[in-house]
Amino acid sequence: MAHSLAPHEVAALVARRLAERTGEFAVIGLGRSGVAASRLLRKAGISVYASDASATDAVRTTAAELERDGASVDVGLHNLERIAHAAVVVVSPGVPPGAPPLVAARKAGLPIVSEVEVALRLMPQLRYIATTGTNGKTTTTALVGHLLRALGHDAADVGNIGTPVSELALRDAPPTWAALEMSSFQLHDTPGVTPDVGILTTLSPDHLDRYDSVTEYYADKKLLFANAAVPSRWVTTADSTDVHQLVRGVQGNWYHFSTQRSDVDAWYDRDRGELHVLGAPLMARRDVALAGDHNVANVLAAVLAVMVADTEHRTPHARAVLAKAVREFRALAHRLEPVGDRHGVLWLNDSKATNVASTQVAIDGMTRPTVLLLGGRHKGEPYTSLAPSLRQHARVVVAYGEAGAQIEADLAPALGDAVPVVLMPMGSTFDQVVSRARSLAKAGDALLLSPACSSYDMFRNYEERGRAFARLAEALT
Ligand code: UMA
Repeated sequence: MAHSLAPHEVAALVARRLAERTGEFAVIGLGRSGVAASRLLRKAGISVYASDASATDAVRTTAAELERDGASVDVGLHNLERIAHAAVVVVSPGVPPGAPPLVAARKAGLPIVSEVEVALRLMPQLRYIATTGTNGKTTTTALVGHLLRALGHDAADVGNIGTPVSELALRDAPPTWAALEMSSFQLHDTPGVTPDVGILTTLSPDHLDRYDSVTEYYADKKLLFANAAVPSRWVTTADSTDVHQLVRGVQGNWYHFSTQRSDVDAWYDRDRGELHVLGAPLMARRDVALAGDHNVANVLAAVLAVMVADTEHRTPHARAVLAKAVREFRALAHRLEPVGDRHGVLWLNDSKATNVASTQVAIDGMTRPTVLLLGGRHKGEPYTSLAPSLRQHARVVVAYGEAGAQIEADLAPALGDAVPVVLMPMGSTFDQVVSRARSLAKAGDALLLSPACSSYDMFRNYEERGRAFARLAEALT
């Protein structure tokens, strides 16, 4: 039975079934991952049964395209009987483990893997730096890709950051390197992950709407190290006890970064305002165009990982190229992104902050009195830990969406009169929420969308929420 196998045994079994092209691969979910995996499997000459529980126009259009590629597709249902007879099940990260097709697959003892696993097996030459962690992983991944390209490599940014790895494998000439962002959901089903360098940025509670406990969530993060061996190279923060505990005893060469200590491989000399990597100064802090210590940590992690990935990345010339590339790197959309500055109010879009820890980082980085938009779909974490930072930096909190009442219940007693919590009535539109926040902001304030919740009560994803906020910033200013 596949589920009782060790990760490397599941990876080997799937590799064999891919090579032999026997049996049908069942692809569950037809979002970006499922579509790319289906197309890749068809290109490799493998039989595909793809299905999606929803029947939107987008899914129907996709289904028709896949059928033209020779896949068998169901829309609006999963044929559990057929799935139970598959050779391998390929699951999209957004499909929860308790979903009926996965229950059926586990019952039948089938190997269940992500599209990342399929793509990595079909691109054995690909060199990749894989990044995971609760926060910082997207910016670090984007930095890693940017640095690899600056060094002259053909490199792509893939994984949770947006482009499925399978899309690389579909190219006529796949790149030689990838900066791969891995979510905990993807790690759960990628048993063969063996990066050139693996980065773990931070750990804090998240996704408690999907995991029964923080321990279970951290266990998935730990799967980045599932195939650790003596020559493996790992880059982790030295500033987190949770990270330290999670990786204790894992084999490989360890490299650490820190914004608090100097006895590590990459560190921030706060007094001199310098970033140091592998025994020498790299660049001045003022030359990094990203706000907040968390971004200094992301830069240190990315540079360190790229430098240890290959000896050619550690020459004096390479160091100069890397420093120049960091200078040119700009903040990603939806991550403390300035989207408006009118009448003295700075509008900041931090829609990507979908958990409490991420919002905490944003609040701590605020240098202006802040009107904070907090809300969306609750993910299971209490908001109480935000109170001390809010007392320091916030003028008012606007609580909205499905989580609004919970946010008010958690924060209003802790904040008292110092920082009022304004609860928007259920059913308020996002426009009404933002208008109210704007009416509360004064010249000199920041108007910050850093919701600590997922967006799914009002939007399809955090990007759509961020774009709506940016549009309102334009319209209302
Ligand atoms: N579905 C079923 N049956 C079910 C449940 C869902 O068929 O029982 C279907 C849905 O109808 C939907 C599809 O499965 O059509 C789900 O697709 P998906 O949610 O996995 O979305 P993809 O488009 O494949 O995007 C995924 C990642 N999404 C998630 O992890 C939720 C994207 O990360 C990623 O960029 C993309 O693969 C490419 O690798 C997004 C994300 O929100 C950005 N990630 C989370 C985060 O960063 O916090 C983890």
